[in-house]
Amino acid sequence: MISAERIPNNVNLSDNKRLQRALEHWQPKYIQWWKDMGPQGFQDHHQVYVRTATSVDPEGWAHFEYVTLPEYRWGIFLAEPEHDRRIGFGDFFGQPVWQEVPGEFRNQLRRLIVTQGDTEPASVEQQRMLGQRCPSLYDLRNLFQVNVEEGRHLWAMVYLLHSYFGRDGRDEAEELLERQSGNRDKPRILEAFNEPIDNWLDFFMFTMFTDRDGKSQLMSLSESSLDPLARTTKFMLTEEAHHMFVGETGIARILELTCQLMTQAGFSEDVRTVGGIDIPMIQRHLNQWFSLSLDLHGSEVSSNAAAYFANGLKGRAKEDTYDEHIVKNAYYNMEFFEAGKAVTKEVLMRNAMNEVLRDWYVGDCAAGVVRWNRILEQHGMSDRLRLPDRKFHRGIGMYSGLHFDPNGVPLSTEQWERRKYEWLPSASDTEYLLSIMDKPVFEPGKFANYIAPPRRGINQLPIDFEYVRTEA
Ligand code: BYC
Ligand code: FE
Ligand code: FE
Repeated sequence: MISAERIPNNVNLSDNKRLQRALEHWQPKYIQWWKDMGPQGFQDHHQVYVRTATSVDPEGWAHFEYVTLPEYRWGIFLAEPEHDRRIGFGDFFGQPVWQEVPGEFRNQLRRLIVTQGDTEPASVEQQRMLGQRCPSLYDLRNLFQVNVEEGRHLWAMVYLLHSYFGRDGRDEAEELLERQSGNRDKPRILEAFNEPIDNWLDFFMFTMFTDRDGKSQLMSLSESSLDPLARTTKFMLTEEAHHMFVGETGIARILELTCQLMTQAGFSEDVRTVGGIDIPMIQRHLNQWFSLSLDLHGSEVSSNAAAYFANGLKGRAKEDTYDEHIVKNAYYNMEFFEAGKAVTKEVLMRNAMNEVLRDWYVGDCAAGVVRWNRILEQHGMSDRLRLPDRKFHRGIGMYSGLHFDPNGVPLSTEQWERRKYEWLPSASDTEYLLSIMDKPVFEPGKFANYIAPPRRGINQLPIDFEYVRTEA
């Protein structure tokens, strides 16, 4: 079962007896988890046209084939080593990077790797029912591509746990398959990964905003002084780009169709009478997933983040674009909210590292929203999408427990309770979305009524290619 052919890799798996033994125990459990908790109803009789990473060079990416999902070849890849790589930030700046885990940082590193690893299977669990409501075969295939790659990201973290953390690592690897998204007793670690994703508007917003947190966190981990962690996460980033493509173009295609329907129907709300998705509904889902993903960056002031930075474990996105990498006597001007008023105070920069990464993330999201708004503009619509204020709907950090509207205006609990469904998806939104997604669209080249076809197909194939086919 454990062979280099079944498990494409560039970590010398065939010579690594210790890793082989660890994987021999883990891999069957993974497959069982995938069958139980992965895409429901598409495990045995469907052939999916997916891309499999077979090496880290660009050609290794061009490998497309039809497979049944449990037969996907989940591989283990590290980006190419960098000659004489040095620690790029923190107290050990300039020293050679580590090829092994230093004892004193073992717990911190394990915690980072487990937290990262936990999100990957969580997202597969969250998305497991979506296939039954797919808007087209093209979208169904993209969903499964994202799912198998999140599965591979789990493998990436399990590789690190098995290789560098001994017994504890093997235990953690098993627990990654035992926690479950949304489970009351054994939930996933981070909150956004326990929220349901039961319709495709949520899915596209999730891949736009929550996978983008994947991008910002992986960028900061790819700066790590632990070289195997840096190289693993660097390769994961290449896959992340496709996930965000799925989210961004998914929403763009919904906007495109909504604009077409609005031109025919008149007002935004009226597009519902013809089965479309109105812009305020799109905005509410944007608000939901953007705010949940802001939470994923942790507290504004965090001694964990300061320790990660000091020890070189987790840096800033694009650390080499900063002038100064030790950041000992620098300060961040942070907005606090005290007695109903905003007050700016200086915080030691190292303690503000979560906020520094969040700043990068907000900028990256804002650029995406500008691209979406071009579609509205091109259709002559006056409506625009926008990111809510960062204080809006926060569950982690200093704004959690307080209430703000999307403009950042403070609200009483009573005002919030009365108005929150103006800004967040309500049960009736979900009911409507499920009603227009009640039947999957399996006919090649056909698309559900609420979404436009993509500009082009996958791997230069036509849009009406049979991206998922049923075995006879
Ligand atoms: N939910 O100092 P604080 C991805 C806890 S996404 C629940 O604020 P820290 C993907 C925290 O654990 C990227 N709890 O936090 C996307 C701590 O607990 P304790 C995933 C939370 O440690 C789509 C306490 O609050 N990668 O790859 O500075 C599909 C206070 O801690 C949350 C990573 O996250 C939350 N949102 O920052 C598939 C990278 N936030 O100690 C995949 C690794 C905080 O009091 N993780 N808490 O029990 C990290 O770097 C950090 O753990 C975090 C949190 C940035 C997440
Ligand atoms: Fe991932
Ligand atoms: Fe992802």
